[in-house]
Amino acid sequence: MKLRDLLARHRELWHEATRHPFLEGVRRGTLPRRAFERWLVQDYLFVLEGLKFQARLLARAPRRDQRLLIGGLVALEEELGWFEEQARRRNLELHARPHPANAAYCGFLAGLEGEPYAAALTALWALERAYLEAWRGAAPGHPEYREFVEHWTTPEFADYISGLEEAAEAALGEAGEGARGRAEEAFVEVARFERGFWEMALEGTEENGGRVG
Ligand code: MP5
Repeated sequence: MKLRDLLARHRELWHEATRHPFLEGVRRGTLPRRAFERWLVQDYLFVLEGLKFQARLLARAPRRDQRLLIGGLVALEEELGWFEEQARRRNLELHARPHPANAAYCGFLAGLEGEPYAAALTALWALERAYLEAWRGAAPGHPEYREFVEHWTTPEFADYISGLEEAAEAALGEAGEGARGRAEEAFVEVARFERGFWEMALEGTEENGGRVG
C-alpha cells in the first residue's frame, strides 16, 4: 500500500487539514495575536504528548526503524525547548489546560498503542506530513511568524518525513488486510484532528466568522 494513495483518496479532507485560514493569516500577517498564542501553547502540550506516543512506538518498532524513531525523539525534545523559549519571549504560560480538541487528539495518539504498528506509524507520518505541507503553504510567512514557517519546512524535516513514509510502507507491506484498513482509518482521523486544531486556534475570531467552536 502506498501512502500516496491515501492522500489521493482523501484529497479534500487533507486539503482542509493543511490549507486553513490560520495559515493564510500566518502568511499575510493578519492572524489575530491571541489565535497564534493559543495555537502555540496548545501545540506545546500536543508535542509533549507526541513525545510519549513516539516513545511507545519506539518500544515496539522493528530493529530497522529504531534509528529513525530515535532521531525523531531527539528532535521532539529539542523542539520542546524551542517552544519554551518562544513562550518566554512572548510571556506565555505553558502550563495551560489542553483544549478539548487537543485533548481528543492526544487521546487518539495514546489509543494507537492498541493498534497495529503499521497503523500507528502511518498516523505519525500523517501528522508530520500535515505540518510540513501546512507550513510550506504559509511560506515565506509574515516576518512575525517566519521562524515558525522555517521550523517546519527545513530539508531535514522533509527527509525525516520521507524516512517515515518508507518505514510505514514497509510495515504496511508486511501487515495484513486488517492492519491496512486500520492504517487508513488512522490517517483519516489524523487529518480530521489536524483540521480541528487550526479551527481551535481561530475559535471566536473573525477569521472563523466569529463562531465559538
Ligand atoms: C505537529 C504538531 C507536528 N507540532 N502539531 C500538530 C497539531 N500536528 C503536527 O509534529 P512535530 O513533532 O512538531 O514535528
